[in-house]
Amino acid sequence: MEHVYIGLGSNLADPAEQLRNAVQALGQLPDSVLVGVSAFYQSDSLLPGQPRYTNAVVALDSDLAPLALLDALQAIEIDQGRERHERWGPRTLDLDILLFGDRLIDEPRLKVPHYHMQARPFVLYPLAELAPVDLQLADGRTLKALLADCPFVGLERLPH
Ligand code: PH2
Ligand code: MG
Ligand code: MG
Repeated sequence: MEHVYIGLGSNLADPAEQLRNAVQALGQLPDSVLVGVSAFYQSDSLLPGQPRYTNAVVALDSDLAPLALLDALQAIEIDQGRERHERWGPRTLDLDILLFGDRLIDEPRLKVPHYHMQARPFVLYPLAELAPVDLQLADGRTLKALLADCPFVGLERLPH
């Protein structure tokens, strides 16, 4: 089993409800056990002019291969009405594999650790609720060090 962290995001069609439905679906993935769900956090979109996002992180223990997990996550996104028009466009649901154990994956469809996660507060703060602070990311930096460089600015932690 690998310990996997998945980032969840939504900024359309009742984002908190999208995330709750996604957590339910993630709990039903084959060969996998859902072991943690962070609080939900709201923040402005990185791209101006889009609705605010709600984000969270889920921890999963899984026997699925990385690309099989990616297929399953994309099926959940589509099931919840995801339409891909433009890169970084608004979306009902975005499920990103952040970390897959300590594996480095560099495939056309999947890069892990997830691009840019190391500087995004809406990824790092929910991740820190579930992961040990001495967790090391690919470049050897710890989660604790990344948090120190990533102020808790513009994030609103929502009650469960
Ligand atoms: N995702 C994006 C672009 N901007 N902003 C926030 N706050 N949260 C996101 O998940 C997000 C974003 C595209 O991946
Ligand atoms: Mg994303
Ligand atoms: Mg994505």
